Amino acid sequence: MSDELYPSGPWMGFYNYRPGDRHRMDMDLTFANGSMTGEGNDDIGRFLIKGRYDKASGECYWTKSYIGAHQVAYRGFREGKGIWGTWEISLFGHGGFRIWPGSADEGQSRSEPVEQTQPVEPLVAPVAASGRLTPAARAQQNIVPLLVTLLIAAFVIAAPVARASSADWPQFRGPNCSGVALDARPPLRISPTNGVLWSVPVPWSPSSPCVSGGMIFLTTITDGQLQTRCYASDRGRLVWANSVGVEQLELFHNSEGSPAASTPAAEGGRVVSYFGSFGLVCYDSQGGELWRHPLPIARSAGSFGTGTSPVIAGNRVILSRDQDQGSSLFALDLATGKTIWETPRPEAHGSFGTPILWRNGGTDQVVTPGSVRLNGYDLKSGLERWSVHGVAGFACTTPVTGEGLLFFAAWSPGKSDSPRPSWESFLAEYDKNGDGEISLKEVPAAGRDFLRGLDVNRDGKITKDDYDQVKANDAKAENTLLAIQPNGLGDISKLHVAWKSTRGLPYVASPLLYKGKLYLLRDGGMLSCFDATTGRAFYLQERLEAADQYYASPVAADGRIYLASVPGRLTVIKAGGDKPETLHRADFGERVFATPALVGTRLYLRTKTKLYAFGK
Ligand SMILES: [Ca+2]
Ligand SMILES: [Ca+2]
Repeated sequence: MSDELYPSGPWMGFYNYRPGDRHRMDMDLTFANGSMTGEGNDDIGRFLIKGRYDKASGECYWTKSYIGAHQVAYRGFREGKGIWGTWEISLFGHGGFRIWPGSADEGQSRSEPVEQTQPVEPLVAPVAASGRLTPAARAQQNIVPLLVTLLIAAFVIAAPVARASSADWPQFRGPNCSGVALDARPPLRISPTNGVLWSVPVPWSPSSPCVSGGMIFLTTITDGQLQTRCYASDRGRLVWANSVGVEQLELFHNSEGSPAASTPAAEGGRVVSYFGSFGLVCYDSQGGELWRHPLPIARSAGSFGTGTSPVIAGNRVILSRDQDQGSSLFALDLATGKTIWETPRPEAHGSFGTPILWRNGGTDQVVTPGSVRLNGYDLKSGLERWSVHGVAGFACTTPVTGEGLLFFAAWSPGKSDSPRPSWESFLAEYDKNGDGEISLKEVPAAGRDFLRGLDVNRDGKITKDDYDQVKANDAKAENTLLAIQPNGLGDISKLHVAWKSTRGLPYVASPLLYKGKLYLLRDGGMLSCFDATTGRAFYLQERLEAADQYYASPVAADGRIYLASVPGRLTVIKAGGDKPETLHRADFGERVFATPALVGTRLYLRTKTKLYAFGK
């Protein structure tokens, strides 16, 4: 039986991997009871289709298997005349697509993609591949019904530990990493040519600007030097730039990572920068070095490169330094750089998120994501107070707090919506010399940075042991959004979860809590909004016109939310409502990884080549 929205029979369309290009696909598809199957042809060759569709949500996902060659994962939404979405060849690349039934009007169908396609910037050109493990952002979650449990936190009123001055954006994502500037009134209609107070060229790195005492601080790498820079906020003058030298840089992903990916933290005339290859260094506002705290070179998960940023809590600097081995959380004295406490995290094998502070049941706590766990530690002593198990295999996001709860949302690959191939088929793909192992030399150069993430013991080759370890970690993980109640001790996975959801989960962009509502930004430009207290969804996976990847986290002020995508498209929406209402859009025409900073009447945005100041 054929369905109006999912008619079985001929379908056509195209995929692209660079904005504007199109590669035609012709398919014969069968839709029945939630499964889709079929076959087709495109410019690469003949393929088989196998997947699922969900009539209620419109979500579809399928695998396109080129016969005798690689597979491509497709995720899409049924909308208008067809299905649009993104494709991904695991570890190697991704792009956009649109398909429609052959029965749709030919003339309209042919013209439709031109206006409606939202191509996603590729990481690299697609190459035949299989296997997964990449913290680089990518799309798509599973089709699981929204699960909401209502439990109202009793007896407890929790408040954020610290609120920085509204004139500052002191660290990654501003006050307590929240992304919220309560009193700021940044401009709305900004673009590369509108509202620019000043802009200056800045050497590329993905770290975000922070703002303290009228100075803007950021990190970068230039000529191999790991640099902290200070700009005056009035006109963007470079006040100072200080470097630390290292003998060797940490391993990092060349297109998505950087040895200068951590955002500095600044407060009271001090700025602290962290580099995974070096450790921490603290300068005064004139650039005088106050102390340094060297650390062994970081061994980041998947050799992706460091992602975490330091934060300042009163007179302490907190750093969550998760690595593939030897992870720890520690507090340094902000005045001297000396260690106050260091707590090993033996169960953490690599996360990229930054810790936050949570005033929980009368104590100040540090909450940090890890692998398959989220932990809370006493800020004074560093002792672990509680843990939540069964979250994402590793986290790129940072939690947020408010409304008496703590919210954590993370997604990582390897679950049902993003399964890894079997070891046998993975081996068949890459093991050119047939010795039962995959040497990184057997992998095309473009894919080495991604595939290296599977070499768990870092011996330069991927064996079944490596692969089994990755899969074992996947098996323990659950991709979820959790609202956690305070006052828990020990394992609070069951008793202190106020509500949870599996929809709309972000990969890199952290959740945003603003005016009682929790926002999630999933790759593909899908925005969801929940009532923070009850978990009720105001909207789920509403598509922005910028249907892109998002590394920058959402930020909010003055009733608006600013969303900046990897290809550099900015969307400003009105907070609240039953749908995201777009107030403004702009295209910066170059990559944006950094989270914008909102201070007073200003918005600072770092793009691939520039630092912009917008506003008065
Ligand atoms: Ca081999
Ligand atoms: Ca290995």
